[in-house]
Amino acid sequence: MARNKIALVGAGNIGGTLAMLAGLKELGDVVLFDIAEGTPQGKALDIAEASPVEGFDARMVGSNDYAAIKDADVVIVTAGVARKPGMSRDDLIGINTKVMKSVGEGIKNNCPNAFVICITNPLDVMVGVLQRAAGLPTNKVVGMAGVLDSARFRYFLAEEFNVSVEDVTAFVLGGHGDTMVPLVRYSAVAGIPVPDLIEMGWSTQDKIDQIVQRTRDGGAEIVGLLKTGSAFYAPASSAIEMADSYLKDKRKLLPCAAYVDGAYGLDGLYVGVPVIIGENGVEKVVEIKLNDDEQAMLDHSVKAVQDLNDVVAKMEAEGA
Ligand code: A3D
Repeated sequence: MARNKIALVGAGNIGGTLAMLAGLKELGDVVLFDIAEGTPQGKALDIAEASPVEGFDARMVGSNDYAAIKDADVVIVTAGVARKPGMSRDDLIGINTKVMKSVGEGIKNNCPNAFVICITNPLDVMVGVLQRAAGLPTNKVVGMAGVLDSARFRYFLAEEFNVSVEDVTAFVLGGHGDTMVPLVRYSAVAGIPVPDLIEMGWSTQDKIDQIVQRTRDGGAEIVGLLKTGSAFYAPASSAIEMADSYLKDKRKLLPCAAYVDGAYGLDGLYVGVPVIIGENGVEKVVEIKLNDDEQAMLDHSVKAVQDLNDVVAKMEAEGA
């Protein structure tokens, strides 16, 4: 049986980490693509040389030619620029919109049956640009942000409660930005909801509020520390979880930037919602019940995404 083929478009910090993780987990053969000459080839060879030590069998290929991603089963896109201190994700919109259009074209011409995961920021807007440029159905193009934001939330909660990270489940919805919506009510330790844990004296509302804010600022916290780029280990792990759910038809329920048309009262846009990922890509958008406060926060977040979509539409109308 042929191995799966995983194409990584963008061989920078996240792309390289994705390749290493895909190898370690034996998800399939890996192709790294980048416009920077030598970078994808160098990273592919370096990781291939780790394979005898780590004990994984996976072909690692680097290329500057889109033909190399031909017939890929999964494409994970990180091409573009990342933010530096002082920049918001939204500052990247002009350059990364152009990059998404060229990447979409490459996917359309070489692997139109792939499941595509976008990571490039500003995420919710870029995944829409990529889907339109690739011409793939919306269930086959999805953005990674919610798994990462939820992982940060879970990590901070596990630290606060002094329990295993494995016991903590949490949800972050909405756009991947300052308006994201960490849902305390749907977050739990081994099934015990966080509000109950507060009542049980395990934490205070004040501390949980601080954790919610730290989650919202999670990307900026890393950018501030690294100074030369943004987070890459946890973003790569998060996208690999999504790819794994697709390739193995695991039907995991994961918060992702998916195309929502109808659910949550939304009218056809990409934004972070819980979805089931299985062999058909996004198999279902899960509409959870929100209280008035949560709905107001989601509406605010959707508005921020819509505003950026309008910026892209204006750029496109002006022929940019
Ligand atoms: P970086 O290490 O700079 O890698 C980006 C790579 O893209 C570089 O190797 C570039 O050469 C390459 N590239 C640029 N233009 C093109 C093109 N037209 N075609 C192919 N490759 C190209 O960045 P990174 O890996 O740290 O981050 C990649 C993206 O992910 C950025 O836009 C980040 O903002 C974004 N990001 C998103 C999240 C989310 O949670 C959504 C988290 C962290 C980073």
